[in-house]
Amino acid sequence: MCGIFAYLNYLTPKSRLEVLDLLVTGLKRLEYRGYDSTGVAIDSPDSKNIVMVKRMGKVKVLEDAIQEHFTGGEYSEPVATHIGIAHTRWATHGEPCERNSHPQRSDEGNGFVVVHNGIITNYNDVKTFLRKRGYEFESETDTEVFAKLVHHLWKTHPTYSFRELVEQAILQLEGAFAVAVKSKHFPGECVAARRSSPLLVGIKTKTRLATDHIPILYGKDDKKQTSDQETRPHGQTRELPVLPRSDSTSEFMPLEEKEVEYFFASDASAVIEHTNRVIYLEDDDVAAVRDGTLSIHRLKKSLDDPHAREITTLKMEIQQIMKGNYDYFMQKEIFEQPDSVVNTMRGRVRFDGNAIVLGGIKDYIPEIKRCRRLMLIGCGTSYHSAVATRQLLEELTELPVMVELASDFLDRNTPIFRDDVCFFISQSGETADTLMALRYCKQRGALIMGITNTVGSSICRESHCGVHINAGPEIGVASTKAYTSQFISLVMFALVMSEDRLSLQQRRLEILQALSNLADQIRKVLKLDSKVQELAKDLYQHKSLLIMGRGYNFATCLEGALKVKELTYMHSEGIMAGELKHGPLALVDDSMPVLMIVLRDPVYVKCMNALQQVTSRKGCPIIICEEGDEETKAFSSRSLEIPRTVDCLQGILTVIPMQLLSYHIAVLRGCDVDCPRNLAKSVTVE
Ligand code: G6Q
Ligand code: GLU
Repeated sequence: MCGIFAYLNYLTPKSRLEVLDLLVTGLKRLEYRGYDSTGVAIDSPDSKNIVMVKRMGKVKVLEDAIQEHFTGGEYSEPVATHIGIAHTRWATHGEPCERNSHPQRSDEGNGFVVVHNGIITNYNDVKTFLRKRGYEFESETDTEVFAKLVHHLWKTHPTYSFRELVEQAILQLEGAFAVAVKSKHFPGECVAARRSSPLLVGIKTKTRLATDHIPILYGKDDKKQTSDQETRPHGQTRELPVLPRSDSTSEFMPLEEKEVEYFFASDASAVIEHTNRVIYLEDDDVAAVRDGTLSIHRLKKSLDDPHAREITTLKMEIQQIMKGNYDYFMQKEIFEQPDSVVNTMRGRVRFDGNAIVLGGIKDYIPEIKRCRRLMLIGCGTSYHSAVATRQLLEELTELPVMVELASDFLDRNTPIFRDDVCFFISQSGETADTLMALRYCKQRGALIMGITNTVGSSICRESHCGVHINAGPEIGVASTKAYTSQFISLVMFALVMSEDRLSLQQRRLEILQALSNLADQIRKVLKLDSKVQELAKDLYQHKSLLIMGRGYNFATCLEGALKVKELTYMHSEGIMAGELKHGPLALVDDSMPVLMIVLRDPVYVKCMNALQQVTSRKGCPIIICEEGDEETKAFSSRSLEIPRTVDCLQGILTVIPMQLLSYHIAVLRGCDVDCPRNLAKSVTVE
């Protein structure tokens, strides 16, 4: 949710216009995360002040404003060292407007400016504290207290370094956040920190770095303070309960590079075009750059802290996150599915030997086999992938399988036992509800398995074991290829669990065979695109769409309805066909749009009953049926035929027409396909 991007060039001259260009491009890469307003801060031409531009709406609006604002020739002159910060905001405190956009500032003189992702939960207490000391607030954000608190500490602790000021401020704050801070009192320096919200540092140097690790430091800086600090007024007493700082335990071993550029970003998509060398910050890490040197400090010392943070080399390519020839990322991602499902299986499924190896959980299989039950936990689309595979998991593991929405699971304080295996399914790996549920289960001793698409994400790191779904970056807010890859990952898990069950071998073979044909069958389904577009023309002016099915296809109904709702703002409901006569049938008449999934599987006869119940109420459903099933098709003038596959994988083929349908309706209704209103890609608040 929301995006932070900061850029620091040290002895690598760049004009302010170039810096602004980099900042805006960084924000564009983070757009997919969802946001409502934007802002940047850079140095003024004389480097004595900080200039900010903030706007409501899209990054493009900010870009236009920047072009209008920074017209003077002095903005084209190169500066050797500079730090710029930028932000896309997804409002949690205070309406989306320019005043509430970030950067938020400490004072009228822009002494300290902050970009922040997340929520400061005790902001009211801090606000009261600061108000009593004469601070006046100009926004409704929680973030502003952070900027002002740093300022207050700066006034009261004149000897503190920039990093220490930020650290001390963070120690007073509660909640989940990532921040990047810039200050006119500490030119050329940047301090960034995270607690629960994601943040990474990209490093770009001319030559390869001599080290792959940045040591973790504790305690005071042993470097001299800047002259600016020394001239500041002294003498005020400490007013906040500042926590004691631990002694330094590690040698100060800076990254010795003369010319260097640093990027601070919420995720790797914003830095990959500049560098593939990144450090994922952990909770309570504070990263500070001073005199071109990056150091990483811990807010709190813990016994299991490693001695250093590793510099990771990203494998991602910039093309992977660009739209290519498609109009929208979502469209591209739908059409990528023949490849993404293969990538999920690559190196794991051996079709010749019928063997499946999931490297990330291999060592835990004996423990998993001894467990009492499986719990599948996620939100939105990720939750639907659990609904879609539950039946197969029950069949192949012969274990009870509970499927849970993370938020509801937490609300209920669900009992968890040491012999439970809990799956946390999340494309982003950062969803706050899912992460909270993970921590809840971990505390109670369950085995934690992460199913995520984002390497290095919080869920990845906090799981005992897991499956990386390898679907590639998903940019469209509406999840598509991640769903089918999550689905396949869970199917692969079921296959691994049943490897030594003789009675299940025939079933396993049937599924493996179907998996090997899946990519071609998805290609075939994607050819229905123009037909689906025609159906969208019939539907897009309606107010509602009911989607009905049961058994293995019920999850498609839920997922299809979610896609329609979020992308088109139309009402849509996924209805379990068995429940029709218990209420929803009352909605059916000759004008209510209905879509029904009726495939030749064990619940075919029941689905046909539902179909008849609908048509005898003058309903005219669109039918998704199997290729060549003339008998079923005869019930409607509008149908989509999909290839036949094994029952438990049908859901992958039936969901694709639903993805296409919601996409085309959204385009016809003029909706913002990749960034639906009010939604964000990565939901890092509860
Ligand atoms: C659906 C959305 C959304 C998403 C959840 C969970 O189109 O993308 O429902 O699936 O917000 O997100 P994660 O899978 O990242 O946890
Ligand atoms: N809580 C902050 C605000 O409302 C930051 C929100 C965000 O993550 O963008 O401004």
